[in-house]
Amino acid sequence: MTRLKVEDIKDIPGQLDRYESELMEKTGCTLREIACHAVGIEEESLFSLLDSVKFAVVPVESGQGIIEGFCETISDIVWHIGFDVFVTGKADVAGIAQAVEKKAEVVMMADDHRFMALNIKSGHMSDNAKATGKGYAAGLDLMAGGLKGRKVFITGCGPVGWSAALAVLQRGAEVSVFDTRHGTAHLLAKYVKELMNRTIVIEESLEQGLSNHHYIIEATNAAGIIDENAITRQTHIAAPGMPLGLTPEALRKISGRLLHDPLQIGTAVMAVEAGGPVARGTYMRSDG
Ligand code: 2YC
Repeated sequence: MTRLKVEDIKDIPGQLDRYESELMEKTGCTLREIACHAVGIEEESLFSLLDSVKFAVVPVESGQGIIEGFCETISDIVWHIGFDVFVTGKADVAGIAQAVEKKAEVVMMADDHRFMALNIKSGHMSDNAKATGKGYAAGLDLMAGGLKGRKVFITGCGPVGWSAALAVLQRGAEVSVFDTRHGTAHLLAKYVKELMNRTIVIEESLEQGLSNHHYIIEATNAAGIIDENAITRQTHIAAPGMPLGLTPEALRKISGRLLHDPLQIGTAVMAVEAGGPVARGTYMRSDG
C-alpha cells in the first residue's frame, strides 16, 4: 500500500470545509452522508451516538514511524463527522493505555501495513482499505445517480479495488476489472462467482477497460495511467488510488466528475463503521 507523505496530508485540516463543499457539488452529499451511504445506515441512526462515543487516535512509531500530521488529520476528519476525538500524547502501547484510561470507545491507529479503527467495547474493527473501497463506491453511486444496471470498470484489484468491486456489485452494477497482476483479477472473479454467484468481466487491457466504460474506479498506486483520451462528457471517476491515477490533462477534462482524496472518505467510513450503530450490532443494515 502507498505510504502517504507529509505534503499529501498537510493541507487537509485547513481545507475540510472547502473539500466538503466540492463533495456536495459532485455527489449532493456531505462527507458524513457519503460515509453513512457506504455503511448502509440512515444518518439519523448516528446522531444519538455522536455525543457518547469517544475516539482516540494513537500515533504508532513502528517501522517507518510517524508521519507528521497524520494522527492530527485523522482526528480532524473524525471531529468533522461529529464525534468526540483526541490524539493521545504518547505513542504505541502507552498511547493505547491512555486511550483506555480516558474512556475512549474507539481507537484509530496505523502502522506501515494496516490502518484500523477498533471499537474496544464491541471488538468491531474497521479496516481502511475496505472502508475506502466502500466509500468510493458509495461516492460514485451518488455521483452517478445510482449504479444499478450500470457498467463499472475497476482498475486495481488490491484490497481497495476488491472492496469497491464487491460494493458496486451489491449496488446492482455490472463490473469489469483489470490489474497488471492478472492473477488478482482472476482471484476476484473466482471469489465473486463462488460467494455472490455473480460474473465479472476481466478486461484484456487497461485501455480496453477505459474505452468502453463511463463509470471508473481507479484503485492502483500508479500515477497518470488515465489520460485525456479516456475522458468523455459522460465519464465519472472515483479514484481512491494514491498517487492520483489521472494525467493533468485528464484531470482538467474530467472537471467536477472526479472523486479523489488521500484520507478523508476512507477515514469517514471507518469512523461511522466503528463508532456507529453497526459496531454495536444495534442496527440491521439497509443492505441486509
Ligand atoms: O503517524 C503514524 O502513526 C504512522 N505510523 C502512520 C503510518 C501510516 C501508513 N499508511 C499510509 O500512509 C496509508 C494510510 C492512509 C492507509 C494506507 N496507506
